[in-house]
Amino acid sequence: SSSKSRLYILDYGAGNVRSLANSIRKLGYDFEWIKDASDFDKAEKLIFPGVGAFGQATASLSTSGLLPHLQRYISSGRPYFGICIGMQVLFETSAESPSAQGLGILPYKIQKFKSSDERGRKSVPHMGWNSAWKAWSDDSSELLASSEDFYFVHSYAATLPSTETRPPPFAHTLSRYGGETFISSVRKGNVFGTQFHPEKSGPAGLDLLKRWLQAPASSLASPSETYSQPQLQSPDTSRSSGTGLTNRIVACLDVRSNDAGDLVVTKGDQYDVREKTDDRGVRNLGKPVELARRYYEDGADEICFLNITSFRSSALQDQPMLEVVKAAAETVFVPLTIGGGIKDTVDPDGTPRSALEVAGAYFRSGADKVSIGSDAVIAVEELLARRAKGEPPLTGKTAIETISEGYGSQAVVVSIDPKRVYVDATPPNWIESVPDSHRACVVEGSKSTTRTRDEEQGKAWWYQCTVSGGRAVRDIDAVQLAQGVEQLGAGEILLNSIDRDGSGKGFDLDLVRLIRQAVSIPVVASSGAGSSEDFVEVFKATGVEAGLAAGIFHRKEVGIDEVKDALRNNGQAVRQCGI
Ligand code: 1PR
Repeated sequence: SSSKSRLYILDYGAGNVRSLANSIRKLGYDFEWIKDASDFDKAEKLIFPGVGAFGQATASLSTSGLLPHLQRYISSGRPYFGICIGMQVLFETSAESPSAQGLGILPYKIQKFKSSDERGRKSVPHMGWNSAWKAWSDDSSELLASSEDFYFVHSYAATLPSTETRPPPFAHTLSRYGGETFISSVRKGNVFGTQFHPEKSGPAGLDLLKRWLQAPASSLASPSETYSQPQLQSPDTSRSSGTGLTNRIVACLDVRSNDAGDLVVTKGDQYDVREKTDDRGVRNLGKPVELARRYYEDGADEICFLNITSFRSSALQDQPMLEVVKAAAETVFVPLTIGGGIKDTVDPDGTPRSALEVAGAYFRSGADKVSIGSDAVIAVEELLARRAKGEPPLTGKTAIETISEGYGSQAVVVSIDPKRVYVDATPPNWIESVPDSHRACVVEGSKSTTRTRDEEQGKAWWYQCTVSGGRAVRDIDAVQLAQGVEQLGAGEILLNSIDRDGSGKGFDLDLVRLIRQAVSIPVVASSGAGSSEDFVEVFKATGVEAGLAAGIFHRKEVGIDEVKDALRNNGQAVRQCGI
């Protein structure tokens, strides 16, 4: 309408900006994309949802010639809202790209998070839901003053030196990750920015966007400058391992075509998705977009789609999956992961498609992360072979490397599908029967902490990796795979278990603990959840960052709210979700 300011979004094509566009439309606002320099003159409000890396963002602003226009826009006093890198470019420099110059509007430097500090080891990137509190107590025109949780995903931040007792005046809110305190939103004159992603932060994020969109440009241009005492809160020790993050609950939708050719959400036992009846039809548990929406509304912290038959064809041929992601991104305002078929492929007409292109198509459709399964196994086998020959381990050519280089490591998840291989653990001992290379991946039944012990008596086992949805095993174990993909640049591990999948017997705690301790990137425990207590247990026993379930949510046996209540009652932090 005419009373609304003319809103522009600055995009340079580096990732998922569709979610921001969707959230603005959902709030009832229109916008245009900045296409050339003259658009800056027409803009009455501007949002810069920077994605990717600091150096990439600043380089693309200067090569496109837009930089001086952006600077002029900001100094004209019209409202600016920078998200993530769009906030970081306001600073002087970033350790991420030491030679690149930021806009220098905020006299401060962006640093890398420490992977360990006085509170212990923590995963970098800082990925998940964290709270933000006001940095100063008397900013009367605040945009953000709640204690709600917001979705963060970044490795670099405006951290305060540990000796600092006063945050800089432009710090709007502060947050804490492990022992580090950082500036999670900024405000200076007409300039506002958040390190977190409001478009991915559920209702809390949409509310914040709405407040900024509604505010008259004049009120955004001149916030109160009467700052008084800063508030520096003490860390919330109820938070996951003292890091500040909540325990994430992920709802997973395994998607494939049924025999009639419709894309359905299915769910198997030990990866068998066919009915046990005579007709052996594909189990149909619902429509992907509808279910995703239901889980968002029920408070899922993340939604994951796995295209489980993608190994059969090229993922880009799979237009229906792109459509599913696009449609889901219109109603789901928490992070979306899409997996299945992320690899170099060749179209039927012979056109080669790189994994980077496939991933890019999903990001542009509204996905925040892609999940790589089979291709990661092959990549790590090759890495191990090069290492054995004394060659440099990294080639820069694998899907994990190219996608994390182009979109950031936080956008690359590796899905591991391990299967237990049992060996006799009676004396002399299992050492004889497990190949040398897999010994770091052995669990002895006598030391296991899982609850289903029958098949484990007198046994030891290791976890062998599979490809193509468990159809083929490879000579590589889950620890080798996890450490290999971390070296290649993956940002997260989605850890399944073929033995536990669909069983409701609880997560494989031995497996989860083994992998959690083997890497420093976040791990999502998956497969086997049968009750809320299983989530309480996996977070307590393993220190994992997230827990995922499929079957119990699809069949409405356990609600996401129930899982969160159980965690909260056990003193484990979860995101409040008030839809
Ligand atoms: O190899 O890169 O094309 O990726 C294929 C992806 O599809 C992989 O992530 C692989 O895990 C998945 N996948 C392949 N086949 C199946 C199958 O079920 N036949 N599904 C499959 C894997 C596992 C979990 C499941 C949990 C929780 N699904 O994600 O959702 O086990 O289930 P539960 O809570 O009911 O126990 P590529």
